[in-house]
Amino acid sequence: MKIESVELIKARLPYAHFFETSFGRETERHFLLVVVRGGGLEGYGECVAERAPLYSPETADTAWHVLKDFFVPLLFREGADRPEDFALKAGRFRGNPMAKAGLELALWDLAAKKKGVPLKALYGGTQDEIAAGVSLGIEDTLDDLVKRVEGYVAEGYRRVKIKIKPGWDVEACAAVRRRFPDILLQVDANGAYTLRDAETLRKLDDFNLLLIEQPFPPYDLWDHSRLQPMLRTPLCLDESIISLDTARAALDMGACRIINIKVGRVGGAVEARKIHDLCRERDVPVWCGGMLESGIGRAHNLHLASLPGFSLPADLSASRRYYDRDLIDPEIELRPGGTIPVPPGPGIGVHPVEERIAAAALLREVLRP
Ligand code: OSB
Ligand code: MG
Repeated sequence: MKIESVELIKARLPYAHFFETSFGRETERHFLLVVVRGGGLEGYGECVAERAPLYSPETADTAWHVLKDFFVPLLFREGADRPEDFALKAGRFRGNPMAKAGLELALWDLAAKKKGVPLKALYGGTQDEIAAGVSLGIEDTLDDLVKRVEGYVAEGYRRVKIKIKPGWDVEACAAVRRRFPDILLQVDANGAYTLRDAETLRKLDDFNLLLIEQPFPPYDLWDHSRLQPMLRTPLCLDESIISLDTARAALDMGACRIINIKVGRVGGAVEARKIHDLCRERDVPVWCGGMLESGIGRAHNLHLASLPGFSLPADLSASRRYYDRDLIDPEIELRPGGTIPVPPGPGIGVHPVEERIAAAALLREVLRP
């Protein structure tokens, strides 16, 4: 289908509750929406690059630049309207995976809408509902953290992840475990430690954690491979896995036993599915990570997470866990059993509300061939 225009929207949404990681505390999310239009249909993608280059080198503004000056012109020039063709051709540009993924995802939504099928069907997804986990930030006190865990466990979330950093690790795990000896619990350091902290990290073995996510910075695959044999708890990599090749290297090296797949971090669904397939061949569990997306990005994650290898609960929570008012109607809700259904309609299967997008928008631009 010929793409007639691509709209870029820079947006801001305030969080329902601040989110603090080892990078610091954030009170609102900055991100881009990408809307591709053609043949009377619209495809929506979300680019998860954040305001500042903390989680990854990209920002919402670098993604805007790279989309406007490189990826969108490539799409117009080469007519790479099929998502797979776009992914192949966009591969000549290095890096900038979140920008690339934002546009590729919009093309996937459009392709599925054109066929009148849920995106899941194009991906080969097999699951109708996704086991939902919740990712909780660092709080002012351990009491505040335990209260928040209580609330989400009562709602039915299947797994809890807590953010850790030096000084907020062993005691945070101990506090949550004292109150909830049996829940599925995991931790995420966002790269806040080094191999010199191995003794502290070994103490986390006492809490029967499902996994420890990204203890060391992104480029330290080698040090992760040295830490893993010192622990019983499986390591899981997030920031370090930026492509199929880094996934293979990490597994070959023994740097992790579990992988968190985020479509934005790896540059789109084409690459994400390759990583999924590799892990499935090797019996390595994967789960779908999140970037506190709006309902648009979260709907994309639900379709991806329907692939058969996604066997652990996802960082996919109800809209109200993130935002007082999401960009989609109806919003995403948790089912009583702690799952979220994959939206069954065509494409991503959710309805973006233009007035809410307009209210969140800081900047919009329509690009044409
Ligand atoms: O490391 O998984 C992470 C959010 C922003 C940036 C990085 C991460 C996260 C989360 C949130 O943990 C997960 C979610 O979207 O629910
Ligand atoms: Mg993470």
